[in-house]
Amino acid sequence: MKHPLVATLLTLAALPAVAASHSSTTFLAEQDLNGDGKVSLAEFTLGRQVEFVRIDFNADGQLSEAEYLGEFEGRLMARLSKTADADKRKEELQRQMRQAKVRFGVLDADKNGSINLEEFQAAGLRMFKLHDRNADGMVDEADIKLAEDERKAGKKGFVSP
Ligand SMILES: [Ca+2]
Ligand SMILES: [Ca+2]
Ligand SMILES: [Ca+2]
Repeated sequence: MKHPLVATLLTLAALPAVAASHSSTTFLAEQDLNGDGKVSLAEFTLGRQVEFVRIDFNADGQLSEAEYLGEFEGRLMARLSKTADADKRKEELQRQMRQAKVRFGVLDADKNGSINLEEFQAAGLRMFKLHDRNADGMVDEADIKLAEDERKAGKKGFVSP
């Protein structure tokens, strides 16, 4: 956990609004493409590639900040539409967009102003490794159980069950 990027991601994960996406249960539900209850690294990498292509609106093989933030904002607004209070909605939108901007900076490892597939996959691999607690190349119930055991033991980790 001494890697600076991991440290930054840890800081981001500590913020409550993004905690959900760092739950192994959510990870499993979202990334299990073939529905066998497990996410292999190959499956996850493929899913990330599909996501990359989807976000790369002008198909130039790079995610610009506008593409990255635009895609996130679209999803965020759909989610926030359930919030009735307009002020709260606006506040949450601004807060989460600020975080998304920080995430963009973290993903853009070589700081050239855009994210290429390699950078996108490198960040994905770091995330996969965090969820794959027993390091067997598969995220499944066993990893969620390990995360639950740690939580019961009072440990506060990056990944919640
Ligand atoms: Ca692009
Ligand atoms: Ca870059
Ligand atoms: Ca595992």
